Amino acid sequence: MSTPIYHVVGSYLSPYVRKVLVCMDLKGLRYTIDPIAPFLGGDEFEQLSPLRRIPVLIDGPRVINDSSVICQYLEDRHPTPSLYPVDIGERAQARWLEEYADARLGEVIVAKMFYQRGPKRFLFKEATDETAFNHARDVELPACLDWLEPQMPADGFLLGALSIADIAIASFFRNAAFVRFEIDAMRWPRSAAWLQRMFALPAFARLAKIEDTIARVPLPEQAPVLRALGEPVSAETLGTTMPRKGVMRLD
Ligand SMILES: N[C@@H](CCC(=O)N[C@@H](CS)C(=O)NCC(=O)O)C(=O)O
Repeated sequence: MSTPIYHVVGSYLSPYVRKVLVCMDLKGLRYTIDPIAPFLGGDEFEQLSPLRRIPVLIDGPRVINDSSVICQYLEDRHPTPSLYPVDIGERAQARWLEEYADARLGEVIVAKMFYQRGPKRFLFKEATDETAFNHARDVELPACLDWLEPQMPADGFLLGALSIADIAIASFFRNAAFVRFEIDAMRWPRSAAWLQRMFALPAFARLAKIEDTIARVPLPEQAPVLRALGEPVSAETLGTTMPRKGVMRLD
């Protein structure tokens, strides 16, 4: 049976998309990608993604929303290598850490930091909320790290083998790096060392080169740059040039 080719909708700069792409890489899955920012999705995008969010996975006639649902779907369809612990209790813990990343790190790193300094400023031409940004950087993200640090392993991964928990949390700290937040190794030594190990994995390192290249390229010019880098960018796009705010509003 030949490996199916999936289609992913969503920008390489999104931590939720990164989670999916890392899982696909680790499972050896092929895909094409329409690397749009959610805010530039047109009406057809909204039909596929009613919350106007990325990523969306398209598998033939099936449309799957939400990075956690997508990663679980890929795991169910391609169980080897498994990215979820075998033990039921550890599997629940992995899913909780994934949810913590998606919800809390998403709120702090994406909504209050990355969105404020990126799309809000450059796409919507609105001022960054510097108070929210500084509070997220100086108070909220340190509190997240205070919670994560005691759970971090001295070596290896969070729950023994590499799992969705590691992939999800590390995906968000890439976006923290985009807005120049580095984990202080004096204050959170295990977290800092774990993140270095995560970023050294080929699946993260390969994407990092692409992310670093497109991070400063205006959104409409990213597709040709990605194609030149050899990325499997689809000919068709759901993107437009007219920015629109999401359904679940970011401030
Ligand atoms: N729970 C969703 C969250 C996805 C999400 O919030 N993606 C961001 C991109 S980083 C987005 O599309 N934001 C647009 C918006 O919320 O309006 C998932 O895990 O896929």
